[in-house]
Amino acid sequence: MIRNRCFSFLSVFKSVHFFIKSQKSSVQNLFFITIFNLQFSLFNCFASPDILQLNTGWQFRKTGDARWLPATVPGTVHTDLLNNKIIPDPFYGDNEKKIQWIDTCDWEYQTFFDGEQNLLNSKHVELLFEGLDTYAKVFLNDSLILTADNMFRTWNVDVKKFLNRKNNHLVIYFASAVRTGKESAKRLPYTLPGDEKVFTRKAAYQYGWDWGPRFVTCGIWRAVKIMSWNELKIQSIQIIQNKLEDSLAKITARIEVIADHSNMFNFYLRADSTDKQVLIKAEKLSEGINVVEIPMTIKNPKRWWSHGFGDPYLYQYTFSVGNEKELLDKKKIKFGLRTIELVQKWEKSFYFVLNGKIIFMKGANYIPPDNFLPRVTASRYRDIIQSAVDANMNMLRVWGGGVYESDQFYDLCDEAGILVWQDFMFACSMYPGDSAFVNNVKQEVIDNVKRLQNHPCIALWCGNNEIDEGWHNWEWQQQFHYSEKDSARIWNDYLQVFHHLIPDLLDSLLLPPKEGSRPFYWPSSPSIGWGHKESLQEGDSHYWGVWWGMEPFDVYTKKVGRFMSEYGFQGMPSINTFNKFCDENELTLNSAAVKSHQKHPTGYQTIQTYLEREYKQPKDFESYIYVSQLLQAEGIKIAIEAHRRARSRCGGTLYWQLNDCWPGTSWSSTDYYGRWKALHYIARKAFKNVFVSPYIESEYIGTVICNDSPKWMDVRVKFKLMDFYGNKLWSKIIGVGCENTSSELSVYKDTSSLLQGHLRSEVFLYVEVVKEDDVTEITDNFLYFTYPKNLQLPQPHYAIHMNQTTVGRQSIEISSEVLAKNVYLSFQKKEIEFNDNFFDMLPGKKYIISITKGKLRNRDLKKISIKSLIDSY
Ligand code: BMA
Repeated sequence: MIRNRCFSFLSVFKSVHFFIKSQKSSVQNLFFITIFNLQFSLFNCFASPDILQLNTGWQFRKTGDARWLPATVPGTVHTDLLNNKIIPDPFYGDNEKKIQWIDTCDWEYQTFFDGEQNLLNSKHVELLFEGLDTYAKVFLNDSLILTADNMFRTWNVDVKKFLNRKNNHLVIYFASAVRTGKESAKRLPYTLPGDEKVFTRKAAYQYGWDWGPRFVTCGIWRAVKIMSWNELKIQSIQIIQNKLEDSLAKITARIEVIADHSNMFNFYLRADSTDKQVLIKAEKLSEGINVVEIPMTIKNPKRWWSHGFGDPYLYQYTFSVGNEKELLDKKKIKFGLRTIELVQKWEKSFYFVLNGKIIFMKGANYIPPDNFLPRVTASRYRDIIQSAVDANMNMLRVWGGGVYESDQFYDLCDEAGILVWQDFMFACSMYPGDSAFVNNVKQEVIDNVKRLQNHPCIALWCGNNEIDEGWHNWEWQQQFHYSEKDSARIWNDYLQVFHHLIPDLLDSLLLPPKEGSRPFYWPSSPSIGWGHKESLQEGDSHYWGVWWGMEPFDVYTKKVGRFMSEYGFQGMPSINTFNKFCDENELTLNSAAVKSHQKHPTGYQTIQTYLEREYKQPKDFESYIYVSQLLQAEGIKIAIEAHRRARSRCGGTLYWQLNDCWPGTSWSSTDYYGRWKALHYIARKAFKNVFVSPYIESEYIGTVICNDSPKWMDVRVKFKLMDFYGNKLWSKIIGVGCENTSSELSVYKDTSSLLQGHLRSEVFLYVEVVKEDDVTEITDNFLYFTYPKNLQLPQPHYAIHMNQTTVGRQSIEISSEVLAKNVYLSFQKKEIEFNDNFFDMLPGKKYIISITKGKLRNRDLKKISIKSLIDSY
């Protein structure tokens, strides 16, 4: 904790006053910063606000119980009950059912703390709640200091007058959100789709989703802090980008400060790692909230680029404010300079332009990584973002049924160059429109936009998930028997929030977008439901004809919209993940545990129907998992490739979904424990900057090459028709050059003239992209002429060695004399991960696979299990 210290007031005084006099216009201000660049590192006295984390000594109990039990803050009531061994692991077996009673009860949390001298002597003492889930009444020493009703807001209360020297008693009562929501629902003359949850500003997925269990939890889910200050505190800093050119950036730092009394204050800046603290402004502030704007210029600015295109450069500035004696507060911020535009001008296009370059978006939809978010560690967030980076993604969509993520999440995206499509937290339901609800939403938007405004990763603000689509296509009007009047009111309430309140707030907080200065606002994702042809002609598109509509995967090649923001197919998690929540005797599709970890009503049936179309019936449970993953991966590969081939009219592809909130069967490509399913490996390859896609359309074979990087590439594309034993039946090589585009290659052939009588079940087309030197491999792809179930696959025998040549990383070398389809390497006893998996192996080619997690000894080689498709039936 930083304490007030005595100060020594040095000779800066004169300079400061000189500066104050010269504060006439922003032009002078700029001049001052760039020319004089005066250095002030002279204060050795810093009276920053004291901030104390209130995270110890917490206890909790069910309202009505006598006994208090230890609690963790930040935390949730479910994890506290679990830690006290009152409930079993909510994720194990079908325990979910057994603990539904929790959300019908009210819960209480308490702690005691001493008012340290420094605290008591301060003029202002505030309690800051960064997240209360959700209906909370907060008492300090028996006085009600706060009534909270929104999980997404932060709450700041002045508590000076309630503080004691010793033993302050802080109690928080949480009322059941389910009961409170139901009571609100009763007050409406009609029923809103989404049940009681729509009345409560709380993460919607807690009420259960088609990939997640129902745990409507409560608790102090983000930090509680106590903060004291005397003269002034910095509330927030916004960096407004006025102009960004190669030689110069013009920005304005908009600093919101709260002053205890009217006085002259000095504003200082320390940029990046320099130890130069520069006086940048002096201003008379009045008592209360003040906004101080400081225009600045940055010469030869470095831009923030997305992953795969350039460096995500970040600036780090520390702003401080002081009076003539001492520094009073400081705040460090990171920001990036970039222009971001959503272009919809040209024939209803929908694509992003970053710093003047069209960037094709490759990525996935992101959901909360746990049902109990406070237990998500920093390293878990790091792993998730790293998995996006490793899979060559450049965008994630933070989906509207979860939460506005932690600062850490957005910091990691900034650092990794992962753009974020940010939904506001509304999904698949209609919401009330009374003034209390709308005001609550208004404050939620302000809190979160202010918190996230400086993150260069945010590319788009989106009002909600699938509400416009739901209202127009899901027959709610009939289902809930709305009168015309009710319908009009519900829709007007929708328009009020998503077409007026939120965009107006964004314009007032971030200013209207100008030359890509800030992210665009898009009211609802998707703009048009997938049943309408227009959904493929304009806006963004969620294509669910595959999976929900039971259409075959091939349909993906025909249903390419302007921006594919959702499409997906389920895959089961690995056996290691099943073992975490299932007894061994329950490892069957019919066991209660396995069934309860599938939240889609017809999930396993849908998988089985698709599986029968394309694969032979797997011989056992583990093989079923493996084939379900291949089915998912190969299906989504068809979609990604079709979207990338259509790059000239499609702006991006985000599959549903990147991650999981619990261990179960879902559309995710990485499971709850971060284990990669086949889809994640396949997506990594399909998202590579340089990528080649051979495809069959009406019995014609075409090939498209894509280069998403900013560099021109001269490459050679080698085609080989082969049988499964490695015999070359036809070949061709062509040279091509491209940069940040996709292009159709001139190798068009009809299937029968290519096959020349060879059976579709016995051959494949192998396409490889190599550098001009003819040897350096860039990427490759396999094209088969029939479903996997029809392939006459030979049984591979593998040669496997530890590879001694790779420095720093263990790797293995593996080969087979015949084609091995979807080779799956696993290791039962240890957690070993490989950098590639589920890949097809060419006959006779040596594959080097590195070990990315865990360590192998030579004798472990024998314990690596190697399976391929033929072993699954
Ligand atoms: C999408 C999402 C989710 C849902 C998923 C799978 O449309 O927006 O609501 O979980 O489909 O059904």
